[in-house]
Amino acid sequence: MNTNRDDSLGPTPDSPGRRKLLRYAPLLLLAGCDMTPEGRVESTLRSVQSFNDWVQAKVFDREKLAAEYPDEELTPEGGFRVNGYDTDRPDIDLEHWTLTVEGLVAKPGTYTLRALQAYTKKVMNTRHCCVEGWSMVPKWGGTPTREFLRDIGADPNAKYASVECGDDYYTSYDMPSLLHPQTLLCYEAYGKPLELEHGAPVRIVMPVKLGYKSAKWVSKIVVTNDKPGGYWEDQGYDWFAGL
Ligand SMILES: Nc1nc2c(c(=O)[nH]1)N[C@H]1C(S)=C(S)[C@@H](COP(=O)(O)O)O[C@H]1N2
Ligand SMILES: [Mo]
Repeated sequence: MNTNRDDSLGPTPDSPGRRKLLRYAPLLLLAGCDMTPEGRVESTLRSVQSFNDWVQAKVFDREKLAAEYPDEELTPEGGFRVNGYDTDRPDIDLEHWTLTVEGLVAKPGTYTLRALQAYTKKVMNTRHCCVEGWSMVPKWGGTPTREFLRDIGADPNAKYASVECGDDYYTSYDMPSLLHPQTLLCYEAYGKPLELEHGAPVRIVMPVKLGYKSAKWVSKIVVTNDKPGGYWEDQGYDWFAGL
């Protein structure tokens, strides 16, 4: 992969997943068609979208890593962009914050930041690609989500998990992506505790997906077999959102 791409570029245009998807391009393109009557457009779009999710889940390679960059290619801290649908500074009680875990897990409950930090920290320089067409390479640090989920006995056969956030944002994931080795419960950036604007105290970082899947201010994770939605996904944005 070319690691010298311009920061204004979005997802890598030639990733193998994307190439495989091209086979299905005529169907996926339906999503861009202007068809009538409206009811049919809606239901057609919905079925094209779930077909699209199904294809992306099929081609997703659980062990294939997103590019990690040398420190020289990090986005300077001053360029660590903030983006959110509503507020950049939600009212989070950092002192008493806990992560609630519910659903298909052996040990549901609330977990403190200290409990999440008990795992071996993974630090990685990976690209965050916003669907709006910009990207950046911050230095992230946190607990691999899969270590935590394994430890609390999340059902390894569960299909999905949803997350809720301190700003009322929500999103959801296919389990294989959440268990991907580079998916983090991130509590650090550039070697320091995550700033409030970037999701303090804990956010998801998921370099294998578009930026709107990297949920900030995570407050709850629910493991489930019923496909959940998301703030952007419910408005028609790609649910799988793989890169
Ligand atoms: N809770 C929450 N998480 C969120 C969002 C949001 O609005 N609320 N926006 C998403 C989008 S679209 C992007 S690009 C990234 C931005 O993360 P950053 O502010 O650290 O750059 O957060 C994602 N996670
Ligand atoms: Mo984004």
